[in-house]
Amino acid sequence: MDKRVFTEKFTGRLPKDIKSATPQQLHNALGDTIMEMYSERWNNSRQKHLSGRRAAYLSMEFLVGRAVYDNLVCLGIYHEVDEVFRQLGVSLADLEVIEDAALGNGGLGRLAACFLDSAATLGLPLDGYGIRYKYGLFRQSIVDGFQKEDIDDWTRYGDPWSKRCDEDTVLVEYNGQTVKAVPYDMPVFGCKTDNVGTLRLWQAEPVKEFDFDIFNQQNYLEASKEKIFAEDISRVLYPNDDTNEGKKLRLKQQYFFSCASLTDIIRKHKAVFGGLDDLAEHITIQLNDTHPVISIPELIRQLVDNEGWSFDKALDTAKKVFNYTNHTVMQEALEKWDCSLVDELLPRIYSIIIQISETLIADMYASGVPKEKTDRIRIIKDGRIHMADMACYASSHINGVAEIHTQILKDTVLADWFSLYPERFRNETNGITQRRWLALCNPRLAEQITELLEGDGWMTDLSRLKELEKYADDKEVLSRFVREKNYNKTLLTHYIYNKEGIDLSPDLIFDIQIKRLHEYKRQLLNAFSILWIYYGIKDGSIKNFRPTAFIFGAKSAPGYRRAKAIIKYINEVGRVVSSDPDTRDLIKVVFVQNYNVSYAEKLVAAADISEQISTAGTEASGTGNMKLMLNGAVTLGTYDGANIEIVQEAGEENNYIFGARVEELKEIVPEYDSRSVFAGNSMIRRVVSSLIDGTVSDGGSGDFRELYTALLDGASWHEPDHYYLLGDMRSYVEAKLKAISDYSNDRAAFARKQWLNMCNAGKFSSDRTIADYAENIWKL
Ligand code: 26Q
Repeated sequence: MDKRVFTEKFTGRLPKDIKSATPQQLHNALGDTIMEMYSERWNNSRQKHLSGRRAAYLSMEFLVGRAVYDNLVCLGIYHEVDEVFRQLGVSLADLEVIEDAALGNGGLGRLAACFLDSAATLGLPLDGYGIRYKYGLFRQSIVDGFQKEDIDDWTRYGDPWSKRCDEDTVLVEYNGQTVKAVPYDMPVFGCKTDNVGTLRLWQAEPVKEFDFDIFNQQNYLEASKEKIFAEDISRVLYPNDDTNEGKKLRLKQQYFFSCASLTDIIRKHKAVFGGLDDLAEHITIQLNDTHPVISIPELIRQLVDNEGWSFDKALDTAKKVFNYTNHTVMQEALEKWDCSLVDELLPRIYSIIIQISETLIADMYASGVPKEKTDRIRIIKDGRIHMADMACYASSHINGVAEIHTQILKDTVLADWFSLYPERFRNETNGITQRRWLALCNPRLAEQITELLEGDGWMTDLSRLKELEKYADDKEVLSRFVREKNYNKTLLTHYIYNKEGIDLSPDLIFDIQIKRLHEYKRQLLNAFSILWIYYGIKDGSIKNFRPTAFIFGAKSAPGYRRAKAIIKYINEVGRVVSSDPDTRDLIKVVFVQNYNVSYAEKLVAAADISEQISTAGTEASGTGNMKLMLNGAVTLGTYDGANIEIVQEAGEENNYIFGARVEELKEIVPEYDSRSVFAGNSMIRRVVSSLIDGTVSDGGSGDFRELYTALLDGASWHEPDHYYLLGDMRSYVEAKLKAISDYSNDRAAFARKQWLNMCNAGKFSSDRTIADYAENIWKL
């Protein structure tokens, strides 16, 4: 980068008195400057992507977070820009107040963002397509221990990292409504390459802004109706990431970006290659879960209705173009749409889905598949459209996101499909980008690694970390590693003090659980274990307890009552231990507010212990586990998702694994009786009883009693303790206390474990994941 040119352009966009500029002014000026300086690079990449075979990643969510620092890191200009800022008497740190683009719920959305980063870095022609929500994931505050939601108006002060492209506007038609889809493009800068990817996010706008005829009749609301109804489509991100609510607006969102993206893809293909006959040779589309699966009938619709293709030929092309990634084994999360809803909103799409469904059935009969099996995999069953079945039928490749997850798909969730088309199935273990999740979030550790490796090659080849294993017994290296960890912990304590008003010391062990709030992720088990430790300290059964901070970050879906009750419970446990003088210096419980990507960056850099405690067989992969590992935390976790691969890489002896495994649960569950575990262990009884014995208060809502009943008697839709909290509780507390006493008894030996985790995180770079998709699925 030419620093002089940069400074000139940057200052030209600022007020004369630069020191008086607000962070937002600095941010906009910086964003505009970079966008201008790199626009040619971006244009060249766009052209290049279109000239050959390319891949499109379709996702309802891209959880990109804050762009500014990441872009500077990926462009390799962070230090130069930092210097310019300082010379001008301002600071890059001022931009900490710039809000995240929280256009996703959690893992699935963040994965999409990591994938774009990796593809750009690998020089691959991959572009993302999604929705430009006006409001991202809600902002969370904790009031009196309860979660409160507020809108996330992330573009309030502008959005310098997006470029509106009116010329590529698409019209999207629903039954009785037509809206404009206007693309906003975000650049995705690769690291150490000129390649720049594009994230194209569609915004819904009315075809007609305002109706003067209606206005003149003094019907003011009516005059703006079309605008409001159009803008509703991209107004807000649905905050659920578990249950499949069959809401009409959600379906409209899915069709909105599917239709717009496919129109864009087809238009560009025609512009470059003339016709469409070789479409499948030039484009491959990855469907991020079933959310964009309506793209399948939509592609067929466009080919049949606009291009005059036969249905069979169009379906055949669709089968070549699409690939489907599954991210969940939870039955309740599998998407199904009522036929009547789809027929009402999208009658032509519905008729095509029927045709796909009928073709599938005919195919099955032709190849002698038994009727019972055909009935199980039908796309239309009991009046609903099963999106996962449509995805499996019309995709070339189907993948899970960790070894165990893919195995579970083959064995259970998609077993019928696996038996029909085994060659379609692949595992693609998830990954994370080391640019954001090490270079950006942990510059001190990054610097140490760069020094030891005599270069920053790890930034584009994370397997290089393995070379650092040889320092595992090097006192100097490890003591610096511990120093940097302590530095990160200190930074986090300041941040938490400012944000949450809680005073922590970096001398505490930092035990961290950060992820969406879900019953299956078992934050409640973590809270129980804290209460167990509290009672243990009080009654003397736990001695010499090393002071520990138990830190939680999690958002609950606003309508998920149990998850919200668990947030309140965690905060109540915090209140109990902090109001007792015997324990207040030994146990700190912090539930951070508004956990998001930027908060995660600070937390992962400071963690000692990474809590990954989902019931075996429930977490598809997890990616937070990888972020914490890469930053030198040991995993306290179950044999679930990518945890299994993490300990395969880093050694079981360097982590703390507990609890029933999937195979064991298969045996246990049919006979499991949570009441008998409850009866058989006085500490479990005491801890669980806190829900009803007055130890903690749910503010009179009855929600804690409901949690208690769900654990011991079950709810109408679930057997008792469905996620096996009581069953795993003893081994969990044992493992946790072991981790804490290991840290306390021999900090150096514990640091060695932490170091070895970092050294063995190479596999979990999303660069590895994306290289594999590119080679084996996309054939780029
Ligand atoms: C579906 C229908 C209606 C409304 C919302 C949804 C919906 C939205 C988001 C369903 C699921 C999600 C998100 C799921 C998700 O984040 N899954 C996680 O994906 C990660 C990346 O593969 C894995 O690491 C996690 O294990 C998995 O939980």
